Amino acid sequence: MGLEALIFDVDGTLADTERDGHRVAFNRAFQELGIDWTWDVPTYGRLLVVTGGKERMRAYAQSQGRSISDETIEALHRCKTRHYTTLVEREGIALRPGVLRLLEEARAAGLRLAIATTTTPANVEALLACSMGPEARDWFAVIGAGDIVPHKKPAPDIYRHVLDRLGLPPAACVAFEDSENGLRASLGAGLRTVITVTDYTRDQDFTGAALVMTDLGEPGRPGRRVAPYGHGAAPVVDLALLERLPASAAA
Ligand code: XBP
Ligand code: MG
Repeated sequence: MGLEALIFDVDGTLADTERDGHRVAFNRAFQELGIDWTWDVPTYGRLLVVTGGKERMRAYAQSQGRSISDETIEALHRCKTRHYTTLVEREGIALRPGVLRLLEEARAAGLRLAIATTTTPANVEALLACSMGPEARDWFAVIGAGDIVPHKKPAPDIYRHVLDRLGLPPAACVAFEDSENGLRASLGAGLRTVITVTDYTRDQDFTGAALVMTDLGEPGRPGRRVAPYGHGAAPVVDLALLERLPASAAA
C-alpha cells in the first residue's frame, strides 16, 4: 500500500522542546506557586520516563515521599502551560533539521499530515504558530494531543486515535518519534517508525524502529545513523526513502 500520511510526535521530534522549554516552564510554575522543587537538566532527563506533565509531577511527588492533591497538580499544570506557551511565543523554539523540508515535500505530494503527542493542545498550537506561522495549524488533518485518550504514551492509544480519525490503516503511514516511550506507542499501533534522537533519548532502546537517525537531514548535510541501529551518514529522509522503508532497521 502506498504512503498516504505522515504522523509526527511533537516534543523532541518537531523541535527540541524538553530541556529549554518544558523543563523551564515547570520550574517557573513551581516558583510561582511556592513549591520548593527545581528540576535541573539531568533530573529532568530521568523524569521523562513518565510522559505527560501532570503524570510526571505526580510521579516526582511520590518519589520524594510527598503527597500532593489533584487540585495542586491541576493548578501547577495550568501555570506550567501558561509559562510554556509564553516562552515559545516570546523566544521561539526552532524546528529540528529537515522537519520543515519534509512537511513541505509531503504537502506538495498531497500526503496528509497528522500529530500524535502527549503534550497539551495549547502547547502544540503555540509551537506550530511560532515555528511555521499562523497558517500551519491547517497543514495538519488531525492533531491528537494531551488528555484526549485515557492512556498516554507508551500506550498506543494516541496513535490509534489519529489513525482512526485519518481513516487509514497503519501500513499507509509512517510515524516520527524521538523517544522509546514514543516508539512503543507507535509500534503498538502497527506503524513503521523513524526515530530522530535527542540528547535526552540517544541511549534509549529503539529496537523495532525502521530507521534511527541523529536528524532528518538537509540536502548537503545528511543526518547520521545511530549505533547500534546502523552507522555513518544516511540519505536525507525524504518521501522516496520513506516509500521503501522496511518495518524495522537491522540492529
Ligand atoms: C512529551 C511529554 C510531555 C511534555 C509536557 O512526550 O512527555 O509531557 O514534556 O507536556 P511525547 P504537558 O513527545 O512522547 O509526546 O505538560 O503538556 O503534559
Ligand atoms: Mg517526543
